[in-house]
Parts: sequence; structure tokens; C-alpha cells
Amino acid sequence: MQFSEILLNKLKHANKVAVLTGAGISSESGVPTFRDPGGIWEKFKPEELANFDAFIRNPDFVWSWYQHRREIMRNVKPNQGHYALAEMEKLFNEFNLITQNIDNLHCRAGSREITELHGNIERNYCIKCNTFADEINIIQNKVLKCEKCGGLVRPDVVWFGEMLPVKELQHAEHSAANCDVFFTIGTSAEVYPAAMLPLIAKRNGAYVVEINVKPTAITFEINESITGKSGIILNQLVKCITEIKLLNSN
Ligand code: BJW
Ligand code: ZN
Repeated sequence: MQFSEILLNKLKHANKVAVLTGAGISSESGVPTFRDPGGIWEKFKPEELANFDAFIRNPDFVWSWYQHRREIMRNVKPNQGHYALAEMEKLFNEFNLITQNIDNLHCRAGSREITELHGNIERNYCIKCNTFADEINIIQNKVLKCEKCGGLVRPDVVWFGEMLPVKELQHAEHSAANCDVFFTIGTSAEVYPAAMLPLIAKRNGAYVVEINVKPTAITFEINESITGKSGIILNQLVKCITEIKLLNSN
């Protein structure tokens, strides 16, 4: 695969690189995306499941949906895209990996600095007293009750209409506004405020590159689009960057 001269040159001189990932990066591991055909929202509308009111109305149903996804996520492995980003982290002075994914696969691939914007499915907490629940038994399909106060236990993820974790969002915005190169990978860029990040980066002078199998909501607002599967592209890109850096140091 041939990368553009301009991208390779930007990466050669880049000090700070930021990356935003979405569900697409995990699709090659076998985790369904949200908005692609066959994705999660084909069966259930987001407003039916990914919001607090739905949970209160039908906690067992929402809980069992997350149990189903926990099972998928525990049975899959990181793919070459996750591993390539873990490698890329070592190649730049500053590297910020921001993810909308809740699947923990970046962590399992060895990335160290990860900003999770939408939470993590492995964590769960009581909606009444905020106590975190321990390891969740996958078989349990009825909503868990808090051991301390009997309140409903929910996954520690961000639903529609809920605020993103403040520190994480601030860190992500700061990384986007201060990087030299910004990658937006495997996300439809339809959900805010995450979808603002590539635009913040562009407005502040970063070179913004999208990696996706198809055009997205922001394709025409950024600098460069690379079309294809993120696992394959990232694997080759990291090899290229490593070569450039080696040549640079000789
Ligand atoms: C591949 C590939 C391969 C496939 N290789 N690519 C401004 C304007 C309009 C609306 C709003 C706004 N600001 C806020 C809102 C409201 C709302 C929102 O954005 N709505 C939009 C739908 C319009 N946002 C919120 O409510 C957020 N909160 C908030 O803003 O709080 C402040 C506030 C509160 C109250 C009122 C107003 C403001 C919270 C958003 C939370 C999102 N939560 C979810 C669920 C998380 C838990 C769970 O997983 O169950 O997060 S929704 C879902 O979408 C999930 C994802 O992280 C997120 C993004 O999806 P993603 O990752 O982009 O996936 P897909 O499927 O959409 O795309 C996959 C892509 O991969 C595709 O492009 C494929 O082509 C590609 N692909 N294979 C490369 N191999
Ligand atoms: Zn409690």
C-alpha cells in the first residue's frame, strides 16, 4: 500500500499524534459496529436501549443486552489494528489514543495511554450509591442489585443524553487541539461530542486523516481519507513510520 508523500512527511516531523477510534477498528475482531448493516442498531434503536430511561423502564432487558455484548467482547481478541496502534504509541514523543469503544481491546493489545470517552463495559456501578460492582457473572441475565443498598447496577458506559466523563473529554479536546497529525479511524463521526474532535484538530492546524471502509459525515472536511480496513492499513502504516524514523536517525 502506498501512503501519500504529504502524510509520510507530516509523520516524519510530527511530535504529537492523536488518534480517535470507533467501532470499526474492532469489527475485524468480530465485534459488531453500531450503524453498519447487520450492526447493533438494526435490531434495536439506540433510544430503546442506550439511554437511562430505557434502563429504568426495562432494566432486565437492557442488562441482558449488555450481557450479550459482554460475552461477545470477552470471546474476541484484539486485531492487527489495535496492535499497530500500541506500536505507534512508542514512535512519537506524545501519542494520545482516544476511543469511543467500550470493549477494552486497546488495553488488551498493550496501548498504555487510553482515553475512554464512552466508558468501559467491564465496569458497573450502582445508580443509587455509585458503588462499583465486582466481576460480573456472564450467565446472570437479570439486572444485578447493589450489595450495599439494593439499587440497580448499570454498566459504566455513556448513554445518549448523558455527559461524557469531564476529565476524559477535556483531555481529548486538548490532545486534538494540540497535535500535529490526527487520525480518525473506524468511526461514522455521527455521535457528538466525539465527532467534534477531528474538526477541532483541523481548525487548530493538524493534518487530519481518516481511515474507514467508506466515506463518513466528515470525509469532506478533513485533509485525507484512506479507504480500507483499518487493521491492514494501520499495520502497513506503522511499518512505514518505523522505516522513516530509522532513516531519520541515521
Ligand atoms: C470500518 C471497518 C473496518 C467498519 N475498518 N472502518 C450536537 C449535535 C447533534 C446532537 C448532539 C450534539 N451534541 C450532543 C448531541 C446528542 C447526542 C448525539 O450525538 N446524537 C447524535 C446521534 C446526533 N450525544 C449525546 O447524547 C452524548 N452526550 C452529550 O452530548 O452530553 C451532553 C448533553 C447532554 C444532554 C443534552 C445535550 C447534550 C452522549 C453520546 C453517547 C454515545 N453512546 C454510545 C453507546 C455507548 C454504550 C454502548 O456501547 O452501548 O456510544 S452510542 C454509539 O455510537 C456508541 C459509539 O461509541 C458511538 C459512535 O459510534 P461509532 O464508533 O462511530 O460506530 P458506527 O457504527 O457509527 O460506525 C462504524 C464505522 O466503522 C463506520 O463508518 C464503518 O464504515 C467503519 N468500519 N468496519 C475501518 N474494518
Ligand atoms: Zn448501591
